[in-house]
Amino acid sequence: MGEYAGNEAVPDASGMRFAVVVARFNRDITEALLEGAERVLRKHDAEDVSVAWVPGAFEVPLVAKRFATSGTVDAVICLGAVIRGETAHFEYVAGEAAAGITRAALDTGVPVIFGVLTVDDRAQALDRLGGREGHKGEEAALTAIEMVSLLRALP
Ligand code: INI
Repeated sequence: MGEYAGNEAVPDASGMRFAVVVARFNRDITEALLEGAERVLRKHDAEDVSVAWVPGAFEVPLVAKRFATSGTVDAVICLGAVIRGETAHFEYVAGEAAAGITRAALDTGVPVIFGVLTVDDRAQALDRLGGREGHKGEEAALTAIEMVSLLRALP
């Protein structure tokens, strides 16, 4: 028996190492996601942050899995932006990115965080970069910190 929690109330990333995998596609948006994630990781004293750029969201899972199996990071944060209005194969790119990111986490036991925006248009993306819907890059980093903390506490 027991009750387990991460450090949501007081995030502390000291002693934690992170990789951020970020897609170049829709770079203006993904750069803003990355800035938010790095800001939060720095603010909460992350020990180390590696960043890898990939062409698009579809390529994110493979690189995320490489980091997750490397033994050098405690969590991987995946960032991308898939915009429905701009791609006929939205479902494939967004769906495979989500499925691959899930698989990377479950196959490795390392938290792999889904910070890929899947939106109808650019306005919705901007809402998620510090507008009405918060900042998804910052949220992804906070989720990563909480998951590392929780997994350290779990039996
Ligand atoms: N990749 C994205 O990250 N976002 C998109 O909106 C997108 N669109 O519109 O197609 C996109 N496509 C590229 C894809 O991720 C791969 O890089 C490409 O298919 C090569 O595997």
